[in-house]
Order: sequence, then C-alpha cells, then structure tokens
Amino acid sequence: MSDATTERTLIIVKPDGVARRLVGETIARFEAAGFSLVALRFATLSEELAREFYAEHEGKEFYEPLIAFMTSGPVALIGLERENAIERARQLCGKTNPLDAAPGTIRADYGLDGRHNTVHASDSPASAERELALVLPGALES
Ligand code: 3AN
Repeated sequence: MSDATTERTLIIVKPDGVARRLVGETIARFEAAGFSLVALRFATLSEELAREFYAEHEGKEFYEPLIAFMTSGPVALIGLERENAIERARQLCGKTNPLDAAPGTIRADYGLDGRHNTVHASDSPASAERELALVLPGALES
C-alpha cells in the first residue's frame, strides 16, 4: 500500500563497501529499519554513467578522484521504499565525512574517509527520481 509520504530512494554500496563484503550488512540495516527492496543490481559503473550521475559536482576538486573511485570496481545499486525514505536513509548513512557521522551510522561504522565512505544515498526527491532512472531503470514504476 502506498500513501502520500511513501518514497523511493537509491542506495549505492560503493566499491570500498563491496570490496569489504558490506553489501549484506547494508541491506540488512535498511530492512531492519523498515525499508522494502524494490530493485537491485550489481554492476561496475561506466565512466560515462558515473560522470552523469555526479554531474552536479563537475568542476569541484573532488570530482575527478570521485569518478575514478566510483568506476574502480563493482557497486551494489539498491532501490528502497518506505515512508520518508529519503530523509531516513540519509540518517542511517550519516554525514559525508565518517569522522562527522553520528555513532551507529553506516559511514561512522565503516567509512574510511570523505571519498571512500561506503554508501551513497539520494539527497532529495528530485535526486532520487533522477538517480533511480539513471541506474535502476524501471525502479520507479515496479
Ligand atoms: P553525500 O554523498 O554525503 O550527499 P555529496 O553529494 O556532497 O555527499 O558528495 C558526493 C560524493 O562525493 C560523496 N559521497 C563523496 O564520496 C564525495 N565527496 C564529497 N565531498 C568530498 C570531499 N571533501 N573529499 C572527497 N570526496 C568527497
């Protein structure tokens, strides 16, 4: 059943998380927090797709290293649904820099630094729609 506040969001387990076998742990945390899986894909992002995905950061000093990192190995692309999914998922992930992330968040527990921070979570309804359409086509309709 859907209601007005049910949302879908995109979580990515980044290459550092996949390499450290944190995909299952990440999904388990979201399922335990009441999220339902709506789409799932394992892939290595092409450079073209990574550049489009992170287009808003083009020109920033961390952009090129970010693209290199995000295309360096496979990622898990996870579509999730729940009430207020976007805000709740950001809370579970914690702040960008793991040193600033609240205790118990995924980034506080597993993030290595501001770039290798284990997970991505969409930051707004517009971002979630754009990102899901880019990497999990069909996830908005299923
Ligand atoms: P978030 O993923 O927390 O919303 P954004 O959207 O500001 O953060 O940045 C996108 C990604 O770019 C981050 N997840 C991180 O991997 C990388 N990034 C952001 N800021 C930095 C930084 N100061 N140094 C290195 N990488 C960064």
